[in-house]
Amino acid sequence: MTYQEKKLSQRIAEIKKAEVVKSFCYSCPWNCPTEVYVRDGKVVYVKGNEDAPNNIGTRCSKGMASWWITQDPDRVKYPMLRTNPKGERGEFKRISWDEAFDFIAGKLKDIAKKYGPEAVALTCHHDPNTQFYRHLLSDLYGSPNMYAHTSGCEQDRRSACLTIFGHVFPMHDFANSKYIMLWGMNMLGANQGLFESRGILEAKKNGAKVVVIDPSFTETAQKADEWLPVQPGTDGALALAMCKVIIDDNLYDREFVAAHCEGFDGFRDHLNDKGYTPEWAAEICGIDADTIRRIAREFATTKPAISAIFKGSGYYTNGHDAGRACYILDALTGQVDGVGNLHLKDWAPVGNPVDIPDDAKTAPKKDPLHVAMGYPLAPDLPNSRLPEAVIDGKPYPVKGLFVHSTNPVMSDPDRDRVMEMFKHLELAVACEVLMSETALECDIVLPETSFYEMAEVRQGLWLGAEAIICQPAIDPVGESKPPYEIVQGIAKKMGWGKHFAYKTWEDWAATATAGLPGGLEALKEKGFWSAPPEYNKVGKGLETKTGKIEIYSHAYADAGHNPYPEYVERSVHPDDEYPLQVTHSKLSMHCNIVTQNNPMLMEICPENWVEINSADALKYGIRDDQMVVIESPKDNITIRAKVVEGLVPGCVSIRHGHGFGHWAMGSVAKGKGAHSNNLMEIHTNPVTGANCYNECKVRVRPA
Ligand SMILES: Nc1nc2c(c(=O)[nH]1)N[C@H]1C(S)=C(S)[C@@H](COP(=O)(O)OP(=O)(O)OC[C@H]3O[C@@H](n4cnc5c(=O)[nH]c(N)nc54)[C@H](O)[C@@H]3O)O[C@H]1N2
Ligand SMILES: Nc1nc2c(c(=O)[nH]1)N[C@H]1C(S)=C(S)[C@@H](COP(=O)(O)OP(=O)(O)OC[C@H]3O[C@@H](n4cnc5c(=O)[nH]c(N)nc54)[C@H](O)[C@@H]3O)O[C@H]1N2
Ligand code: SF4
Ligand SMILES: [Mo]
Repeated sequence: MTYQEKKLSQRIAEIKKAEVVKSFCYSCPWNCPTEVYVRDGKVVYVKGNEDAPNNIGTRCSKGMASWWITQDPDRVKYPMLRTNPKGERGEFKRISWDEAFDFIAGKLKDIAKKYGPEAVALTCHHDPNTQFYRHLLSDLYGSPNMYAHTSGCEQDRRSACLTIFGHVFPMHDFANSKYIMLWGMNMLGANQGLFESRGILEAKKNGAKVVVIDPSFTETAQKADEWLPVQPGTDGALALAMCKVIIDDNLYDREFVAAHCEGFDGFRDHLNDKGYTPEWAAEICGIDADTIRRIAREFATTKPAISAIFKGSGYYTNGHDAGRACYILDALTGQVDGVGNLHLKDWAPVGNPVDIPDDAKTAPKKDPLHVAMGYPLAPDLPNSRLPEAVIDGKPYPVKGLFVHSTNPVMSDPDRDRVMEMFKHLELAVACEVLMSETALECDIVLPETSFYEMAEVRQGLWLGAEAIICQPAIDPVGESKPPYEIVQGIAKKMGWGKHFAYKTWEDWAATATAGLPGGLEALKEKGFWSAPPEYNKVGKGLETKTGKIEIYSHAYADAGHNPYPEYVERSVHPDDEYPLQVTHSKLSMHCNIVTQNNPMLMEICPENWVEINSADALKYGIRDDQMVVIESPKDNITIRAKVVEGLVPGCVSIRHGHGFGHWAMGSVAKGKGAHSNNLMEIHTNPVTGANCYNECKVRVRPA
């Protein structure tokens, strides 16, 4: 084979004299398949897997820089046990893994005896390998409280897609679309899967129209054909008025609606009864009635089309119905799961890594917390209510908490309350790569391997069914262990070792991939398995109560909520004392609170900032680049201001990430930027349990 005939990965491997390991990236939740180049036990380069449809060889800046985690001197290297009382800044001593497993097993047994196993909960972010913890703490121990972090993320969207389409995580076939309406979804800033970001640009090249509805002139709005600067928390009004225009003008897809949608007639009456006209909506959302009519008509008459949401319409106490209304636009126009539409993706046949027999399982005796708290429709734990369970024992006591790859002290609203919560836990375990602010509040910190040092098999986030594999490319840093070995160690101490009997990671990975064509060997070789996307599942029985697209939501009706989306004002409004509305958005060069100890990314983007409209800047005496104090009724922060034209007046947009001495022990991140989550009081969406980060009013002045 000549040099030119070789694949790019082979050529790079030769130049770098490196081995190539097929793996995936874990610097954001979209897990692009990757190639990791390893020489002498060190990661020397990473790129996207050129064969994978997700990213066809590319990675984003966060992914390119992510190898730093393998060399970061601030990594937690040993199990650490707290030596001082909770509530004080954590002090820790190094212990052995055997001591760590003994400590945790002992506490788990105590808590089960005193309060029952449901008093232990787990929260995680990207749920890397979290299924091992679930098998241990749920199947065997008997807690129903195995959760992720979705209430801090896209809970409103997830609830909307579950109740309307019976699907937990639809993808977007942007590349094939002709009309793309993005409700606060900043695909070119906070990228969600590189194929989707690329899809927007491909669609534009092919003549599609892109409309961005967002109070901010985001990176995506800057590339769009039209930006609708909506007032915060009012998407529901705008989307409902668009629905009414489409129905009144007979632009809806009669055949599709009759065959596949539940409750169309009732919805039409509901819109009429409530008077959701464009004129009514214009007063609320700040977009004039003619524009609302025009966009609604364009959307309904250009096909294929997508109305897509992520978190922009959420983060408010009315976010659940805003999301539902945005998705009903897809349903009315028959634009669901066809080419160029919102895509109800299939899942790959990936099984559990271990098989716990039924007779070994402990059935939970209590409802899971979200149900007991009164949020039966919440797809995940309403985590802003967790402190209530821990501190006040409501709805029942929680005394043990595993935080796996999540940093609630930094990420949840009302930091004071979250920190208070940790004082009341009898067992708080952090499974971490760095000594995070949350780890500092815990009893014990377990050093985990990074994604360069461990294995995982999981679902890929691409249009078609996809399985992806993470393979250890280098040895663990320090004494860090992968989750499957940590769980194995705790399980042995609990007397459940036989259920985690694997000797190597390949043993459990072979079990998980037994149903996958080609099995584990093919997956290791190629890095992923994927099937072409299958379209048009509508009509074949969706996972809703009726099997149809539920414009009338039976889930909502059964839970005692209005089955049709309505517009109710959000909870917090600016006033004379606090005249500005907070909105949040991500930083394109960082991911949440994950990447701020990476010197390469910090060189490009060393701090977060607040954006303020030029008219407001003039009013409050703020100059561009100046440090300002943002005060809410609860707290204040000092942060750099960027004066911009592209933001709805009356708002400030705080870029999320950085701040609060973060990382507590991370030398690069420490002291950079500002952390805004303590500005907020706790507001929880009444239906979905989502954290409402934008229910917050502030005033601003030069520092
Ligand atoms: N570079 C980068 N990429 C990321 C992340 C990251 O931190 N950085 N994080 C990852 C994660 S965990 C997630 S969940 C996704 C998030 O992906 P997105 O949801 O696309 O990202 P955000 O920046 O949070 O976008 C929220 C947008 O909503 C707008 N907004 C605020 N209020 C309203 C409103 O009332 N109505 C409307 N229509 N818009 C509003 C904000 O101005 C902002 O532009 O990104 C993922 N990818
Ligand atoms: N103000 C405000 N708050 C927000 C948001 C916002 O836009 N504004 N965004 C919200 C959103 S969308 C989300 S998704 C949440 C995210 O909030 P979290 O659930 O807290 O998740 P991350 O910020 O991704 O950080 C998780 C932690 O994982 C650790 N970590 C990284 N890699 C690994 C690993 O391989 N193994 C282990 N064990 N740990 C690892 C990091 O050190 C970090 O401490 O924050 C939410 N909070
Ligand atoms: S988009 Fe996310 S998963 Fe993909 S390379 Fe970037 S950080 Fe990694
Ligand atoms: Mo998120």
